[in-house]
Amino acid sequence: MNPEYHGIYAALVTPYTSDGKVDYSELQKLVDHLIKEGIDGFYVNGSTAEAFLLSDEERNSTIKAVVEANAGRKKVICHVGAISTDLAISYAKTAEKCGADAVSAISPFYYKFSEAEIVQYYQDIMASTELPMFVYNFPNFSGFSLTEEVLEKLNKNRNMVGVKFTSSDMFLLEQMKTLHPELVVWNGFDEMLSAGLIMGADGGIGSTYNCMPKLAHKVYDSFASGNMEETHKYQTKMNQVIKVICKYGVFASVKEMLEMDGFAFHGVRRPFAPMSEEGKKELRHVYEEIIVPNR
Ligand code: MN9
Repeated sequence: MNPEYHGIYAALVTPYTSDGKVDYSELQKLVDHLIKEGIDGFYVNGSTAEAFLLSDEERNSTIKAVVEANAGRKKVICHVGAISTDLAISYAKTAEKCGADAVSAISPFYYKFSEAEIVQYYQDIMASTELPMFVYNFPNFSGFSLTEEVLEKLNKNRNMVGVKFTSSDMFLLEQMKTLHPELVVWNGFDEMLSAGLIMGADGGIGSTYNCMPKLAHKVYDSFASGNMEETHKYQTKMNQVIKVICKYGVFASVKEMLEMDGFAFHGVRRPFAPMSEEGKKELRHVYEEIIVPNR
């Protein structure tokens, strides 16, 4: 386990006002709430934040709002990935200026960029700031799967510190950690947190930790203390919730669960669909049956 980066980090959701603007004060309340619930750090402007549905200005203001609310208490990793290198660099510069701890970036997407172009994109972002970089590997969404060869190349850069690994290829996760034990590897699929930890991950970054930080920490802590039975027991409980979350849309569902805790988030941005009445009912059920008793 890495001494600096480990544990359970929430990939923060983006709250909106009733007229669809980003609600920075609800976001700051969420940061505070999660710290009270024992979260170890934050991942800002990731997939979970609907980052690609936010304007440049909103992404920059979100970074500022989170760093400010966190006030140095926990680690803040800012996702700066974009289809354009220049845009990614501009977010990285905002992160550095605001006082974030690290950056992370998905590979450039849509056009099928070559491996050499993708490597150059990361090198350019890393050259633009002093902040450490966590490469975001999410082949399902980006269309590019990080390989041992690409990682080897990027790891020559002194700013390279780790990988956010959102893939179910646990063999690759293990190989990355075994070949580069100095790198931090974050497990990205919350439903496989225990598997990722067993294969060498230092912790997890995920959407569902917004609404069940305590339960996720129970998985992490049971694993850390060597109790595999408990690790599995808590993972299974988490997965009962995640199953429903995935059924009704991850981001809308996570926000719906936080509304049950008293937040006002006003749904997700189009083209994501709003939560259905049926979804609300099923989410309420797992909230009461699993989340509340495991606090
Ligand atoms: O990277 C997250 N992925 C997305 C992490 O946001 C797309 C995960 O936390 C998943 O949302 C979660 C549900 O599949 O594991």
